Amino acid sequence: MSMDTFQTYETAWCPGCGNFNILKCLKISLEELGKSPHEVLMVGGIGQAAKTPQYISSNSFCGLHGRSLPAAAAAKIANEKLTVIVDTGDGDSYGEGGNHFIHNIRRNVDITHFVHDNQIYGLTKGQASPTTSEGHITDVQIDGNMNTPINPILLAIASGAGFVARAFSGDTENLVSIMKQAISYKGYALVDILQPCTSFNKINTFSYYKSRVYHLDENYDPSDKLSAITKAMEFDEKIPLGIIYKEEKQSFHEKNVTLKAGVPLIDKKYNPKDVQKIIAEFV
Ligand SMILES: Cc1ncc(C[n+]2csc(CCOP(=O)(O)OP(=O)(O)O)c2C)c(N)n1
Ligand SMILES: [Mg+2]
Repeated sequence: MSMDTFQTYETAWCPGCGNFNILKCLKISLEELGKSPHEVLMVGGIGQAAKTPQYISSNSFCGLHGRSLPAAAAAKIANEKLTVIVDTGDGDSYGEGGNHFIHNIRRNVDITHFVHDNQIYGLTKGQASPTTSEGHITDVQIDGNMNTPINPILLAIASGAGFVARAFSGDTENLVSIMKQAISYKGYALVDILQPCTSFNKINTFSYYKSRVYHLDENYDPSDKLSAITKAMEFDEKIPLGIIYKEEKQSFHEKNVTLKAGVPLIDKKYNPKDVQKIIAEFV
């Protein structure tokens, strides 16, 4: 398969934005996994990160703000042959989409969730997002952000996610490796990708992340939940990158009586007249 199976397009991102390398790593990952554009559905919500699906030549769906996960889950439930990837921001995933975040973890549909975590609402010019640090001054939070940030890694593990990873947009090799493992994982997989926003986050810059991130030790055991919880809480002077927690779990398709028979919903035969008869009972 050629390195140009997936085309990428001119973007509306600012120079120096971490999104560029995340897009590049996504393209490399899909190509190295041998995927073809028609087999992949990219889903975003609203935001700068959420534009990523529009910049790569696969199927794509742009949902409402915070609503990318339910759209992605529905697409996968209807057509399990698709590789479904949600590629969107921290605000979209954990703020407006916070409720969907928790409940999609519980559902465990086989989708991959890449969160471009720049710890800010970038598209709307720099308001505090759910991952913005306490005290961070913005044009809106003029006395500093008063809210305690959520820890998405810890929240995902606590909610029962089977694949939880943290990556950094400036670490290509590590990010590609994590992306490929997340896409290949059967079930809901979260990758929180730390990413500088050069225009609206002057605190969590490229060098801020670069000086803090380190790779998990090769002896680290991601199946040990208590160690994973401890690692998830490391988010200050040192920030671990890698697969923080991994567990094999039954996916939605493996549990659902209709879907586990292996016939995708889109291939099922149905007679519209039978449906009309049922609807008529309610008229
Ligand atoms: C329901 C709703 N609320 C708010 C907005 C305004 N809005 C659009 S994008 C955005 C922030 C996106 O932030 P994030 O998901 O972190 O993406 P980024 O731009 O930082 O990549 C907001 C608040 C909206 N479009 N719809
Ligand atoms: Mg953001």
